[in-house]
Amino acid sequence: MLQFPGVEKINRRKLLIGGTAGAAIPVIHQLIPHSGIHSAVEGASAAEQGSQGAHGAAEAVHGGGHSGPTFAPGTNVDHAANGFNPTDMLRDFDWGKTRRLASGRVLREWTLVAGDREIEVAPDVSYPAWTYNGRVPGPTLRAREGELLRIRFVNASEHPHTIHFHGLHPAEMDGVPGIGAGLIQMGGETTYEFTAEPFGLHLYHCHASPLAEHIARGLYGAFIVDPKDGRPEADEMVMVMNGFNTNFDAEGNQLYAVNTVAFHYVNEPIAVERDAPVRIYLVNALEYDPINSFHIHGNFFNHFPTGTSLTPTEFTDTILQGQAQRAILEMCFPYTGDFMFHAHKTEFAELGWMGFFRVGGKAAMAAAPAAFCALGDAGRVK
Ligand SMILES: [Cu+2]
Repeated sequence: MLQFPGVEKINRRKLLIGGTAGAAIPVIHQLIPHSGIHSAVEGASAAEQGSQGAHGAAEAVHGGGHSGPTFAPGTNVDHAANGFNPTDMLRDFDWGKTRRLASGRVLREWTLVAGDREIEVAPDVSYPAWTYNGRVPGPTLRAREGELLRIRFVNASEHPHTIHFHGLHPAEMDGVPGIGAGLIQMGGETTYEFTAEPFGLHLYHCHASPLAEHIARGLYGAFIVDPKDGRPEADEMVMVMNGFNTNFDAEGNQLYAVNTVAFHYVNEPIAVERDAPVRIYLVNALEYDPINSFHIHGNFFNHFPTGTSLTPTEFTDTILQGQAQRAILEMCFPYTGDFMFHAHKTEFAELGWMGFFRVGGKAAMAAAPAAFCALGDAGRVK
């Protein structure tokens, strides 16, 4: 508990919500074990000189005049040391290895290894993560509806873990303590096997106790089951919204991100093409905060909650997600330029959950957008 003169109980949320942004600075300094976060977006701005978007980000982080968490100019995390780069993670789908069984059915197999690993979640801010296959989030597992899936799980971590998949499966494949293989101890392993169903966007995560910590440490990933006939072609990407309680206090997270690294997509905007269909697989893996959100600037998207229907429920620019909620978002960008996306739980945006799409392509529209890109769902391929 942080104590300030005249302040009985104080935490990050109260400070940020209470409009005392100036006072938030010393708190952030104390909560985050290193000072590298100070000028992150100033760094992005310096690196992206001439980009209106990056300057806009800097202003947003500064909250319109007062100071906020930023990073030193030019700094970024060491992606090589982390062993993963959120830019590459976006479009990295792990289809595993397949073979056809005598029955004609496809068997799809993966090996996931749990481990302990220090990762840099913002410049100079390291976090003792627990990982699947060395990364946070774990690999995006992707399969087709009806296939037989087999996931070999090896625990090379110093703590007992499991893998619990969302989806339909027998009780003994549920990856919870006390049922089936139960907890997998250090050096142990098991194999989970079930049918890929229903189609949609799901997730997997460790289910050992204390559950919130085992998830928050990094043991989660996206799990995509494609419909039998697939989805219309698009530039596809995975965004796992997460956060880090870097000092393990009772007050929750100090940093927020998409795919782990705070402000990563401010430093490295996501390149997409004008009028080209974009499909985002969005998963909320955030612990300790009950609500997360996604908002896009200068655009709207079709919202497919859980991805279990091919008909969108809404055409919007902002959605909310509770823990483990996920959705498929489909959109096209009608204009070139830099467009911000961020949590509209805006305190998260200023603590790392913010990025840009850099929309390239011809400035003048060459042709009418394809049906997929038509605004609203009227023209969507069904
Ligand atoms: Cu665990």
